[in-house]
Amino acid sequence: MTPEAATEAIEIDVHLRADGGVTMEREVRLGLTAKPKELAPKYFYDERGSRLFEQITELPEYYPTRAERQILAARSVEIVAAAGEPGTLVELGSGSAAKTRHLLDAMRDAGCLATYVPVDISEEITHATARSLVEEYRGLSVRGLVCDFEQDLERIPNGGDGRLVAFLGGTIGNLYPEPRRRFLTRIGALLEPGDRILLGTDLVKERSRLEAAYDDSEGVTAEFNKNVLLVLNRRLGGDFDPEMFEHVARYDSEAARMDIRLRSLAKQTVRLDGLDLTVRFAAGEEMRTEISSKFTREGLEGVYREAGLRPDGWFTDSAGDYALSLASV
Ligand code: AVJ
Repeated sequence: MTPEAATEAIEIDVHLRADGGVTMEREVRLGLTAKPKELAPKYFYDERGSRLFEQITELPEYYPTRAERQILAARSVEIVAAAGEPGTLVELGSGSAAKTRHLLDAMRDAGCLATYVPVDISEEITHATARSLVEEYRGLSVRGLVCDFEQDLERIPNGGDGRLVAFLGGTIGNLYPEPRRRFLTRIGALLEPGDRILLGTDLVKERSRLEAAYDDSEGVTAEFNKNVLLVLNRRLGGDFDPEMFEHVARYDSEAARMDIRLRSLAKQTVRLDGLDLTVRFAAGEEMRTEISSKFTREGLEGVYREAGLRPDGWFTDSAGDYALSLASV
């Protein structure tokens, strides 16, 4: 394709709100003054945090990324058939679209591939991904959306040629049940009859494997967890000393989720100038930084139904560790 034709095949809308970090300030203040203290996992992902997460995905103990890739590599043809051979693939949190190529390949081979809609918070990555994909897939049109998809879901375009809305990586596991139900309900509201959502979810398994996956022997996950403190230091003028906290990763079998926290190693006071806030930690006090929910097939089917969606496809890796599921309205 000539560069001119490639440019025409790409259209990317940017809807980033410049709120000057007011949302973060409000959320962090609420979290640090709550009992117990809590921070939202989205703050892990500055440049260093994203790099650390990439490293996590390559750890021997952290199986979800490999399991999801295995399913996509082995089952994309079936997934695309079960999804009714959609013309449009929408991907929430597309990033570099590394795993997405399996789905795009299957759509191309089925002869249905027309449009890819990457939805991501990073404008740079979305442009780069769009450029590579129009080179790799002849005739593909990319209609990207740069936004926080939790806020701007309703901007996702509809080509009327059948859509598969993929939300991969297991990120849905970060949501508590009520926000998760609201999120899935909003996705359902976007879908037309015949459209599908494709959701990646980690599955319930033995405590030992789950806890190892979130507390690896090299300590990468511990670094990733403590990185949120450095993000607060930089963005909110904090003076957290990450060495004064330890990483805690416990499986809560009752709630079926990993419960990830930072535990204060001593009685200490932390100052956040940007919030004009002083925060006291008792020795041993724990602050939650993330939940990562684990599902059973029955449990997830219930989650879909509560959001008004109908489960209609289930694909796991050979070990049964992870699932990609389809649902429709
Ligand atoms: C990116 C949210 C799917 O929950 O497994 C990995 C994040 N946290 N190790 C997960 C994570 C600690 C990950 N998700």
